[in-house]
Amino acid sequence: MSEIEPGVRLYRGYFDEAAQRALLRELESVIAAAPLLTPTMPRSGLPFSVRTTNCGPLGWLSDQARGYRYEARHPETGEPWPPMPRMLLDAWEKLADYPHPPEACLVNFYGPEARMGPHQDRDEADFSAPILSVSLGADCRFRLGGVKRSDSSRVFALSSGDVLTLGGPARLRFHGVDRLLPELAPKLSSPLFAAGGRINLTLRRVT
Ligand code: MD6
Ligand code: FE
Repeated sequence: MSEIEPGVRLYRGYFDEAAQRALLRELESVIAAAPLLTPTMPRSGLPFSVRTTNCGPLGWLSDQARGYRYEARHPETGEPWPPMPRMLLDAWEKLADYPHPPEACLVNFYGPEARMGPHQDRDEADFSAPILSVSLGADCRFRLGGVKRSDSSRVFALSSGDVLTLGGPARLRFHGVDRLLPELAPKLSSPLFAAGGRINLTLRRVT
């Protein structure tokens, strides 16, 4: 582990290739039960370029009418979100330094052209827990800013199997994904990655 800045911990290759494959099989089941959605922006209604679903008790949703929020059910199937894979709960227990389990795992699926603009994760009621993120698939160029949007930022790559936590003084730092680095796509075969792409999982406390 390296604490690259206060509260920003990067665990390179936390999940080895066998674990990445096992996790991908779990996510194939999650997505089969809770199909990917295209969230839209609260005011403009513009679509995000990532598609999303969730597992765990709560899931993050966004649309023009109702904005960012957490809900217990998939909006199209009406079913509760699938349970969080044990491997993710174990990673949280080991790394989060927090006495309660995560309540939500947001699954972000990036096609080759998808990106994620700079944002803070602040739809949660409690900022004392970190957010733990897991990357699978293609590498990406990740941008980490400060707690103000105007603060300077740095970039580094996130690769398949890496875990990143933002906690403590870094919990509300801006961050985003400039673009995927498809030339570095991994050896993970999955129908989900038929056209390349990347999955990012973020485990959160919500309430
Ligand atoms: C991504 N990650 O890696 C986007 N949020 O695709 C996030 O938005 C993120 O990596 C909170 C904490 C860690 C993260
Ligand atoms: Fe985020």
